[in-house]
Amino acid sequence: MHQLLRTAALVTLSSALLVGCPTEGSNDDDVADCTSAQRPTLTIVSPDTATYFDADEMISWSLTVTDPDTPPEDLSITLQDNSGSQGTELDVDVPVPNAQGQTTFTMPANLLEEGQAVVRVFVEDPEGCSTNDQILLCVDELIAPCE
Ligand SMILES: [Ca+2]
Repeated sequence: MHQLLRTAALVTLSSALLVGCPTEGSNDDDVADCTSAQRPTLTIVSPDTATYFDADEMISWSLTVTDPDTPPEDLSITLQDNSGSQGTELDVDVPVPNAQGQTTFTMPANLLEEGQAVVRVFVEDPEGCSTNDQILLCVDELIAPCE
């Protein structure tokens, strides 16, 4: 009976992962045993997905990051270029969010490969509760859906 319950839980988890396609504004939780009272939240305010940048431009980021039970300075906020098969961490320092959870920073567009780039933002607290979201940007090449 115990084994059956465990299998059911695994099947539920697997299907949850399968349907977990990234959608704008969604908060995918990577750690199953974190509740919404523990997990950080993330909104990518800017740039908008499908924004085009010249390689010599700076990309202005604005994020809203909150956590119900973790001070903002204890959160780890990182950016990854997920365009390739393996994510590459981007060399970007994200300032500690203010009391409203807002943090802004800039990044040279040429940190990304030319063409389409999928940039994923990760937020993790010291307990390992995390969330992430991603957007698609175009650098130096105007490829749909960028305009
Ligand atoms: Ca937390």
